[in-house]
Amino acid sequence: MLWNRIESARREDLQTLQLERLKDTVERVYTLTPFYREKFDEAGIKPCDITRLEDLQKLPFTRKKDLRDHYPFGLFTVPMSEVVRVHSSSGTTGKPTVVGYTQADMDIWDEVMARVFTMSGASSEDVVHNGYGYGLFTGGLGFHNGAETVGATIVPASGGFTERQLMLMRDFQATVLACTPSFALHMAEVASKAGSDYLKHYKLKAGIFGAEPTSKGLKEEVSKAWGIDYHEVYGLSEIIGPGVSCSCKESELLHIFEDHFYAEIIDPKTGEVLPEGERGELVITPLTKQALPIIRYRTGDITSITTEPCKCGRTLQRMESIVGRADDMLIVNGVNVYPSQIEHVIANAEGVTLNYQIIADKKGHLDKLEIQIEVSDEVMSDNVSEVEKIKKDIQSSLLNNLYINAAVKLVEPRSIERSMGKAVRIVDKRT
Ligand code: DLL
Repeated sequence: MLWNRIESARREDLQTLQLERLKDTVERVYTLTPFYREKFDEAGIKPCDITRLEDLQKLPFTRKKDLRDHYPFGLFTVPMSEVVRVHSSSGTTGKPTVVGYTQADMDIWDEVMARVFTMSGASSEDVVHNGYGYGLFTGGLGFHNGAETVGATIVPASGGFTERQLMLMRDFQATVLACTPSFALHMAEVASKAGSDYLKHYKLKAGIFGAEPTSKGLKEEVSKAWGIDYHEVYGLSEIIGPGVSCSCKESELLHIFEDHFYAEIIDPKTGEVLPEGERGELVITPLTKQALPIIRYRTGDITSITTEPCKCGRTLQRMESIVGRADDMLIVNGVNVYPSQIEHVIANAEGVTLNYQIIADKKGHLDKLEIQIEVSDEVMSDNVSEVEKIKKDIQSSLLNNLYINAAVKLVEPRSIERSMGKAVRIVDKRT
């Protein structure tokens, strides 16, 4: 089922629409934002030079730092009287990034989130349990409005209070769960304390998960623990919030809502646009944003894109699940490694759970990596030979598959602190 017929439009028609919208956006930022006018002038580009979609490559990138430098509202192109909502990033490293929405922007956000719900098989018949945090984070309210747009019953649970969330999910007979994958797994862990047949109390059929990089293994675990279809949603506040792309029933790749977001993949080092299928940094230009139009936003997220047709009938291009963040990539004694690759190794190991933390430190001039992983309940921590075997297996798998020499420390079940939102997987003590 499609929410909007545009999702299955002919690619030529989609590109014609994209070009028209791109021209408007470029004209808009050039006329209304001194920041972009200066950047374009420096690059010797005028809005009339954009005559084909590829011409976008002539335009400069926008980075998170540019938004921070114009904190809070410096890049908005409408008066505050037209801004009906603001959100922001958590700002753990310096000033937060603030984003704003006009009513037209809100309508687009509702529209793309309605597509996400429809793609995940949700409709007015469903009860959606929304465990994404409400507040400045875009997760809670983004999902909230999307669920209302399709007419579903929304339960605005927000994050935290696991036991109470489980009670509401049972009592209200929720059919769709929306939250971060790590929180979904944590909830399943708590729910399973009621006995191995805990699923009989729940009516969930699908989950819509995102906001953090997730390995295939963790997705499978969440899907199995709740007995549901796993749908992945991707997005970021600078572009709109959740709702940039979502996976359908046919594959794990995520359809990008290209009529609103133009995507490019670049080499993060050179900035050069890479051919279809190659992995690199995702760069997005929103094509219809009013309050905060952005040109070529460097997301920092590593993925690849394909235009191969999908069995679901949507013609929208698809991106693979985010492999990691360009700035999340750990360089351990010269070897590049993404946390999701480590997670993949853990997911395939025996005797451990997917609750882990990666700790990077220095010993003299050398990098030292320790991976703390919770053993599963069945493993007896006093069975030294069993614990040693599990450790050895994981260590050699890390070495053989990822070429990293890491110390593995197995810890007791439930000893690593749980996050109610995005999981903290890396502690880098080197900086
Ligand atoms: O995380 C928006 C969102 C909310 C997406 C709920 C999905 C569900 P920010 O807080 O601005 O917005 O963080 C954006 O989160 O650049 C990615 O690094 C990461 N991220 C978002 N979705 C995914 C995903 C929201 N499906 C940053 N897989 C992005 C991996 C994701 N990482």
